[in-house]
Amino acid sequence: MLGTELSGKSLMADSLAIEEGKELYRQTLKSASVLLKDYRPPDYCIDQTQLHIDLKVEETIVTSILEVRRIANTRGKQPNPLVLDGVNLELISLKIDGNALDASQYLVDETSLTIANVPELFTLECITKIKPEENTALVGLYRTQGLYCTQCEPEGFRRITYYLDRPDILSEFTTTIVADKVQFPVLLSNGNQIAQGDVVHDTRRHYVTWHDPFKKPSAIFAMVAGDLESIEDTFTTCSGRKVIIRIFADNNDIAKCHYAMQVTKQAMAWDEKYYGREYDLDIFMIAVIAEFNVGAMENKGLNVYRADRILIDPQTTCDDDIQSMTETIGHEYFHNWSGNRVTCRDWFQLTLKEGFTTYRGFQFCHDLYSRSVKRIEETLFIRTRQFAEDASPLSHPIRPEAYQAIWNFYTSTVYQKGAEVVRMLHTLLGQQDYRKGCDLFFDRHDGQATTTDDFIAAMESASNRDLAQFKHWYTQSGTPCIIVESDFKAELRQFRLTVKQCASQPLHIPMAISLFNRQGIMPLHLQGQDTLGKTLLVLEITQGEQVFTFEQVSEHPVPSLFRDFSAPVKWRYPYSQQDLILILEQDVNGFCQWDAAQRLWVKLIEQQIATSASAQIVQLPAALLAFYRRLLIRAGLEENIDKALAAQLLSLPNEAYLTEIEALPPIDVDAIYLACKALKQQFAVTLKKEFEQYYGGYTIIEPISISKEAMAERALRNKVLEYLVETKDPVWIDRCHQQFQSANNMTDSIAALTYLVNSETVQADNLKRQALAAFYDRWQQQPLVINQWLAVQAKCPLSGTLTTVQDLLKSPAFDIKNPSQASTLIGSFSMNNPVNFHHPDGSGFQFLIDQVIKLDKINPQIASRLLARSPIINRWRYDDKRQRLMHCQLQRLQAHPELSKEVAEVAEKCVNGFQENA
Ligand code: HT7
Ligand code: ZN
Repeated sequence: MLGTELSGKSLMADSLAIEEGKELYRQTLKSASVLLKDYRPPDYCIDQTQLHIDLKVEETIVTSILEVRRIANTRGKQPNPLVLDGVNLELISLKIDGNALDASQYLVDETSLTIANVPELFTLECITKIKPEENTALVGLYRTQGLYCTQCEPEGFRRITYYLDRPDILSEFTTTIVADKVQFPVLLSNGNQIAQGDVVHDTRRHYVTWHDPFKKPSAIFAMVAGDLESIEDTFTTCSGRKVIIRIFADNNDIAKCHYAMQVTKQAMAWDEKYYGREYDLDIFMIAVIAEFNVGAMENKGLNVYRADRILIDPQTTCDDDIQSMTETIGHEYFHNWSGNRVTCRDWFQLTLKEGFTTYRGFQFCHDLYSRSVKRIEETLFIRTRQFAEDASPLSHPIRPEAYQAIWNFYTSTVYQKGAEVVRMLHTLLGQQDYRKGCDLFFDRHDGQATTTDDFIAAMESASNRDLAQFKHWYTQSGTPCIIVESDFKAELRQFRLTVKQCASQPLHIPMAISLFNRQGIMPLHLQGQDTLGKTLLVLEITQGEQVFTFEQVSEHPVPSLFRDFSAPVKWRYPYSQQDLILILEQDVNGFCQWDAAQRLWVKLIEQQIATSASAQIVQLPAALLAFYRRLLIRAGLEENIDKALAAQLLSLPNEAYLTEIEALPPIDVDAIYLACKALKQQFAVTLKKEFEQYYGGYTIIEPISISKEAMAERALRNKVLEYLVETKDPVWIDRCHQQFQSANNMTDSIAALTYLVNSETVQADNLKRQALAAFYDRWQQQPLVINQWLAVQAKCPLSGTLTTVQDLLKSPAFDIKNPSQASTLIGSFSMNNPVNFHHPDGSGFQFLIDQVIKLDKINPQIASRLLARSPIINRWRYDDKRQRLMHCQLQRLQAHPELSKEVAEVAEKCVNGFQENA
């Protein structure tokens, strides 16, 4: 059942969900092994780190020379032993100040090396042997496709050598890499290159030495070795220093790195202009690797990217991906200050760098693309992925207090909700004080490992505001729910808004608001405040219940609330259809128009579900259709209209959105799917003429432009084509196939392929087979393109998709060891195919758990991520039968011997979190 209206039932369900979330989180705290409250400063620090990494096929020998200093005040007591982290290392030798230690002087176990008696200041030399070839988890140093590469954040460095592998140990690194010259002509690490040459007595081998003058934690150490091509450019910083930018990639990929080069330069200039941050080393490098667990990693001076997050060519890359890659490129670069120069004290503080940097990445993209559309996309992500996480047993505050496996906390809560929290600070403080606060934070903490409290303290100092209540955002989990009610007193010309927040501890929430009537946006006269001439206000919600009174209001206005998604909350207001249409027609803010349209569509879908038993179709309101007619006509005629926004306005909410925003359990996945489909078809048929007029014929434009206007045009035309195919008119199925055949860019090609694959018409059956085969034939040599082909098939809502996915798993196009392929094929099915994933026979759930078990042996991080992002974490939302089926599968997973701690943590929380309901 869906509940759009303000109903006592939905309110109660929301607050129960929050309370339940908190209870689950409290349980998590009990069983977790690492707790924030146990944080202790280190006893020792490492001032200098010298690494010598000798890469040989049979074995890799790592020699580390560490300048260690005791910092703990022992107060006359015996100092604590030195305990270094180390996993999967073979210790060869250990020396203190040149003297070898014998086995009685230290203790080695599976995760550490303990030396009981160490001086106050000493040099520790440690030689270890590692096996990068056997490392399929892709954590630490590993071998992949002829290259060596590292991933150290958060705890990978301990797989390279024994170390104080914690983020508050900042050290100056000098790294020498030695390898075969022919196989590994390129040897990269952090910082500036200070030496290179041939190995004495072995001229087949060479070495390069890198020195990073900036102290850093081991997490952002990196090295890459291989036969890579490069492109180079320069950037002159605001102080006039010339920085070399070099991007390294495989010979086949290097031509697709030029766009990333351009974006990097834009990001450098942007950070100087908006945050006053200048790049600090002589060189900034990027290495592109096919097999990498995360999209990208911000290692100091040497960012590493997984190929699918950086290689850009409009012939092979879709526009959406180009835009999100641009954001990633900005994000990784911005970490140079927010994350690297100022880093985290411990991993509980992850949002300090990730939330802040994600927000900086958003801002960068707002300046490059359609602002409204970027905000819509950010909101969609929070309303689907983050709300789902926060409603599940995996819910945690943006600054968690406990974890078993830290990898599991690189979440949409820490990143995207964390970014929204920084955005709220920006809104509350205003541009000037926000910037002052950022400057102060960077200046105060440059070269330090710090905390979210330090970040807030800088904002408080800069703005002279007390942010104590705002800090609850860092410690409370769950999505706050805000209920807004209104009453209008015509005789007093007063409009009152009563705002209630359901939270045990009220949060400090900015609510951006405007009022509308049929003439347009209204001037605001807020009682008790001088708001003269304003049409937009940010109201500060700080209490459980608060009333705001607007004066001089001549007719009942329609409030536009939480404009631009001013806070990451769920909010309700009893809008009528007419109210929402009024906002849609009168507002000039594209985001708010979209938000109103989504609310209206949700209402219509809800009505459609309610009438589905009688086989009736809900009629779309004439005013809504008229709005869309005008929009399409304007889009065809006017130059300056935001077509990317038009495409968003034409998009109906998807199942995940409906589930998070409005649905009350039990969610009827099939009913939602059918209702959406029925309305979409009615919409398509009713506006067919306008859609046809807009689409016209498919024209090939050469060269392919990736300007924001060209991308917007493609987005709108493809949205229109989607509706035309939805009419089931054979002419349009054919023309969709024609677009597929003639497209000169991947956006148009994938759009047409998707519509064919998803069409249930008999005519499409044949065409889709041909198209899928033709696509594979053409692109089989390009794994990143084949990834998109896998995703299209895995997302298809028609029956039989699971069998297709199972066949694809066995096909030569798929390699489960490749993190991006595994996530694409399995994740597209479990996350983006609700009807098939939730098939009542449980086959979708069984499939996911089978894959998680299989993957866990190869790459636990990818396995746990697939599980944690699937709807199985929220099984209580579905009917009893599905709940039981999911529970059974989770129990099967939990009972599996030798689960990684990553998967075990997620499985345990999901199984235990619902014990009472199961
Ligand atoms: N800090 C990087 C991401 C990363 C990561 C993510 C999940 C799990 C483990 C991880 N190690 C590194 C990239 C970034 O956020 O910019
Ligand atoms: Zn990041």
